[in-house]
Amino acid sequence: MRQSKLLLPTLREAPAEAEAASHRLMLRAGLIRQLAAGIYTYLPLGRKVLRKLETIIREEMDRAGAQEVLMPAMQPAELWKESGRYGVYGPELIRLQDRHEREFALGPTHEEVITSLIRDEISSYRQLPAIFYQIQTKFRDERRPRYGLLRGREFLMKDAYSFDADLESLDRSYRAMYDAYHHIFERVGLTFRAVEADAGSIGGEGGTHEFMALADIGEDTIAVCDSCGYAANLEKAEYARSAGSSGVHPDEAAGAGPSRLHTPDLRKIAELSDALGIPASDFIKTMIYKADGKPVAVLVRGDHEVNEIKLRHTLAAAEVELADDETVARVTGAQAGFAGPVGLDVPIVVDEAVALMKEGVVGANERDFHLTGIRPGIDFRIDYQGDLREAMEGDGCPRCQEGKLGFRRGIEIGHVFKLGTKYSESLGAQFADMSGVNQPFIMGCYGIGVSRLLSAALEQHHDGDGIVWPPAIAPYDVHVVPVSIKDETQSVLAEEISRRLEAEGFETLLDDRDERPGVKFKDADLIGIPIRIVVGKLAAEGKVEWKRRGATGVAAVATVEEALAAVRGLYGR
Ligand code: 9G3
Repeated sequence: MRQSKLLLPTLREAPAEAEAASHRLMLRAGLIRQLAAGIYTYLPLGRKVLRKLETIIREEMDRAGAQEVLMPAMQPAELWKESGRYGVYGPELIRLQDRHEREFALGPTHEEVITSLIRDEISSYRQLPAIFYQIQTKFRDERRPRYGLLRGREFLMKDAYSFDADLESLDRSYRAMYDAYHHIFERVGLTFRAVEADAGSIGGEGGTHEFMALADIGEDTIAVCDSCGYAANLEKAEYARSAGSSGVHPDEAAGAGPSRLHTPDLRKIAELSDALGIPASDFIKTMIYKADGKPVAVLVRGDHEVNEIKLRHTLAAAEVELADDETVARVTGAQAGFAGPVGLDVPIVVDEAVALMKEGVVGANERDFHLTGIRPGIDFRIDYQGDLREAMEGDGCPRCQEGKLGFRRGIEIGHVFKLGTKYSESLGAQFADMSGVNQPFIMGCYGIGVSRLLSAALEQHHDGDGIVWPPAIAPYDVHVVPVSIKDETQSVLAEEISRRLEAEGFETLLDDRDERPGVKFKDADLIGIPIRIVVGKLAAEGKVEWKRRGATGVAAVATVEEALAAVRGLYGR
C-alpha cells in the first residue's frame, strides 16, 4: 500500500482528554476517530488490526467446534420481558420504537436472542452439544464512556453460547471455550490471567472465569499468588485462613471489659489509631448496610475492608448497599463514624477475623465516644460469622497455603460463564432427552471484547516513540521507507522490494511521501510496523538497512536478499 494514498492522519500530540496510553496512541497513530462519546470510527489502520483480531478469534472458535452465526442488533422487547430482564436494566439498555411503535432494544448481549432461536431449531439431544458464536456490534449506554475503546457505548464483541444436554457436557463445552481463549490471547501476544470471578447479575450454575489482560489502566483488581497459579478477581478472592491469629479464643480469659473513651470528632480508623496509639487491627469497624432494604450491621477488623460481593452472597440478598445517614442514626443512635455493635437490635454479621479477636475498640453509638475492651460474642451478639472481607496484599494464598497474594490491575478482555438453565427455563427452550422427556437446555455463554482487545494490546505493546505491534496483529507486515523519494535509485529499489514482498504474500506499507526523513521515521515509530526496511544512500550499492520495531540498537546494513530473509524469519515463512 502506498502511504501517500492511505488515510493515515498521524498527530504529534493526543488531545488532552485522552488519558489512557492506548487511547492516545489510537488517536495519534490514526487508528480511530471519535464520532460521539464512546462511539468511534475505525480508520483503515484500525480496521486492519481489528480484522486480524477477528481472524484469530474465528480460527480458534472454529477449531473448538463452534459455529458462526450473525444475530440482529435490534431485539424485540418481548424477548427481554419473557426472560424477565427488561426491567432489570436501566438506561444502559438502549430502547427504541419502530415505525409501528413496537418496542425494541439495541442488543447489549444475545442470551435471549440465541435461546429463542435454538428453542425453535433444536429439539433433540441428538443435536447436542452445540456452540454458536458471532462477532457483532453491541450497544450499552455506559454512563461514563472512557479510555477510548476500553469502555465504549458501541463496541465489537465475540459472544458464544453453548447448548448441552447435561452438566458434564456443559463442563466439556466450557473447557473447550476456556482453552480456545488461552490460544486466542496467546496468539494475539497478550500477557493475561484467567481468574475466578463472580457471576454477578447474570447468575447461573456457578463457574465463571474472567480473562484479564494485565495493565495498570485496568479497572479490575486481581489477586495473584506469587508461587502457585491462583488468581482471582478481588470481588471473589479468598485467602489462607489464620488459625486463630490474634490472641486467645473469645470464651477463654477475656479482657478487662468495656470502658468509654472520649474521642471528639475522631471518626476514621486512621485518625483514631493515630490519636489513641492503637493499631488499626485492634479496632472493629461497624458498617450499617441495607440488604434488600433491611438494615444489618456488618463488622470487619479495622485494617480490613468489607467485600460487598461476599456480603451479598452471605446474606443471600439481591442488593446490598451502605445505609444512608438517617438509617445509620436511627439504627445506632449516632453517625457512621461512631457506630458500634453494643446494644444494636439489627442483625450483626461479622467477618471471621473479628470473631477471633479477644477484644477490640468499637464506636459507642454516641457522638464523640468509643468503647475499648469490647469482647466479640460477649459484649455484643454475633448472629453470623463468615468470610466477609476483601483479600489484602500479603495474605496467604488460599490454594497453596505457602505463597503470598499480590494485587495486579487488569483489563477484562474475556468472560466465560456457566449459565445452567437460567435462560432456557425462562424462555421455555427444551429438547427431548434420551428417554423422550423434555428438558431445558444446559447453557454457557462466552464473551471476548474484540475492540477492547485492541486497547489491551496497545496498553501492553508500546514505548516512548509509539506502538510496537505484536507481529500477529500488525496492520502491515513490513514498512518500506525510501529516505528521499526524489532520489531515483532509492525510490526504484524501494518499489522493487515492496513488490517482491507483496508477491511473497507480505502486506507492505511503502512510505512514498515526499516528506523529510525525520518525519518519516517519527511516523514509522509511531505506527509501529514490526519490521522496517530503509532505502537510503546505500541503495547505489544495492544495500539497505532493516530494523525490528522495539529492538534496541542500530539498524542492520544488509543486501536486499538479507533484508527479505529477515522478514521471512520474523514471520516464520
Ligand atoms: C444488558 C445491559 C448490559 C449488560 C447486560 C445486559 C453485561 C448483560 C452480562 C453479559 C454476560 C455475557 C454473553 C457474552 C459474554 C458476557 N452487561 N451483561 O447481560 F441489558 Cl444494558 O453480557 N453475555
